[in-house]
Amino acid sequence: MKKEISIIGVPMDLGQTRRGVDMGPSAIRYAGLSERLENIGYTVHDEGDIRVEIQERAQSDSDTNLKNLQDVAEGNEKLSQKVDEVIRSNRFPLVLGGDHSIAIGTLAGLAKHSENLGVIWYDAHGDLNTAETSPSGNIHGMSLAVSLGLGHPALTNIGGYSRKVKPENIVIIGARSLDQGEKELIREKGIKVFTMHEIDRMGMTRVMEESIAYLKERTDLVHLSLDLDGLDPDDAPGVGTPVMGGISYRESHLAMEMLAEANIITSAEFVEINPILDEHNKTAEVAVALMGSLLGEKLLYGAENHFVTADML
Ligand code: HAR
Ligand code: MN
Ligand code: MN
Ligand code: MN
Repeated sequence: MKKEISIIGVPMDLGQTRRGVDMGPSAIRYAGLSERLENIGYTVHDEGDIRVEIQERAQSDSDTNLKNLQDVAEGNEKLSQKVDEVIRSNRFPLVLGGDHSIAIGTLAGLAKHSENLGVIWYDAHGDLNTAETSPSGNIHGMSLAVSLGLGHPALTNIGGYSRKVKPENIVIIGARSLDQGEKELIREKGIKVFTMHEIDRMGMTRVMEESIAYLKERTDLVHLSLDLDGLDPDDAPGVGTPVMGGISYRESHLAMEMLAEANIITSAEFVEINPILDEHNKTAEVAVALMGSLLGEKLLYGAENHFVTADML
């Protein structure tokens, strides 16, 4: 794991329609992210926030059903450049959302550096819609399809090139709300998916062992795109599109710890945290705790001690 981390905030709420997810980056910072990472030995560079248009000024085109297309595209273009820069400076990019449309920009920045970019999509949803299949026109439900090169050219061409990730290099974990068109795309492209059913049947340990082995064998970089709605709404209530029956807080820690042990993750983003819908700042706190595990807290302090910080030792 790289020793230097760049935090990139993306106050994007234009990929969906609920207010508040633009406050995600500050909620996460407020939950103590930098200190937590410094305590486990990283040098943390907070790059600030990418400039994104505000809801009040954003405009939708009449010739597409994609909401706020131009402004979502612009924000993601800037994000892709920043992520590219961070990789060039040999730092680990940690991107804070914002809604999940920002994965378009993150993956566009990363894929320039990888022939076989691996992606773990930890989410209740597939985000595999296109304009034709989307029930909502919300771009946050399309970002994985866009990264496969499917969708509006204003989105698929971000970064100056199309397909960022190959279908066989993706693992979806936690899915339990897939639209018909998304199911068909998963089948057609052969995308590997561990739905809640597989997590229940196999247990998170085996799901992660198989995911890690699968990605290790075929990818060079591996990006974790973690949508907090992948977790159960009891554990992560501050999200715009909660779906019952999700991954628990404990299972999520286990998943992060196994990724840390396997040492395969080369970038990450945590998205869809909406402090307006939250119970105090719980969801951002959960996100920061998971980032700690992902980045090796357990390896440093031992299995039972996620909540021990250096100043307590
Ligand atoms: N599938 C639905 C749509 O396309 C809902 C998308 C859900 N929202 C997310 N994405 N948070 O993971 O509109
Ligand atoms: Mn999502
Ligand atoms: Mn989701
Ligand atoms: Mn906590």
